[in-house]
Amino acid sequence: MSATETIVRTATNVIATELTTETLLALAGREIGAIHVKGYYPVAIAAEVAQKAIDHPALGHYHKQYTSSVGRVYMPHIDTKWDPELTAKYHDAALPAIADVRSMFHPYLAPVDKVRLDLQELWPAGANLLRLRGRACFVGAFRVFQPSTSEFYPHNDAIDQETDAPEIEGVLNQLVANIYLQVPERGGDLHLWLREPTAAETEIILDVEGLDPKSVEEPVHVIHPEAGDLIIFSPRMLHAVTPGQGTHRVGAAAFIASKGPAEPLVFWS
Ligand SMILES: O=C(O)CCC(=O)C(=O)O
Ligand SMILES: [Fe+2]
Repeated sequence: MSATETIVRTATNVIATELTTETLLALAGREIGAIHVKGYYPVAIAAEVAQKAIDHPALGHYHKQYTSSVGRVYMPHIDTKWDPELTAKYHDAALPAIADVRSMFHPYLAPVDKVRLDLQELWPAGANLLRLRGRACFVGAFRVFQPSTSEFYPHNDAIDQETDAPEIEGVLNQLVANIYLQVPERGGDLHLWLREPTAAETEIILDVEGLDPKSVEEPVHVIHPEAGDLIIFSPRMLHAVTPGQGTHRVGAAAFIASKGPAEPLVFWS
């Protein structure tokens, strides 16, 4: 086993139920495993916009082997693939895409906008939209899981694997906020392992975007989100989404980077 394989950072298995300065600091510092706020967003608005996301003309797919059946509305940063043209395309589309997502919730506040404002107010140094090489990022992607066929295999997400822009220097932790708009009654569970992947697992994840679930131990947490819930966790640690039955599973997601309490959090998708 290499040295890196023995240093696998973990979090405690506590799940906080309120979004406060204290729970955010504890989550960013890996003192707790997640923040799960039930009823964060009104379900009636969520249901209406979930259908708009399913029918959206910009609904596309991830490009890796195991995630290709999961739809997403607007290009996420992971699809820039270190390619200057794709990176330019991503940034060109960022602000119009944010505006379109916001308009889908009109006249209500979009859930990712609500998270952005809450974290701006709660985090000691505030929170901003991420800019990379000075260019604004998109935030607020919808993830659309088809009934039965879509799932995320165990994986992690880390912005430093997607860009070497100077703005990400000093990032200590990455979080992800998911607000669930529609969830099937059965399945569509979020699995959390509360540990980072080993070096060998990371190699597989970078290659095919997920591990064979049979190759990993049982998760520490199996969470069945309800529509309207907010869950924030560190996607640098292994996590997965199981297939759902009957209806689409639709969430709005924002990645969040932390450089510690003295620096603003930053958002992107
Ligand atoms: O949809 C979810 O519950 C989590 C999806 C995921 O992999 C992420 O937010 O990084
Ligand atoms: Fe993820």
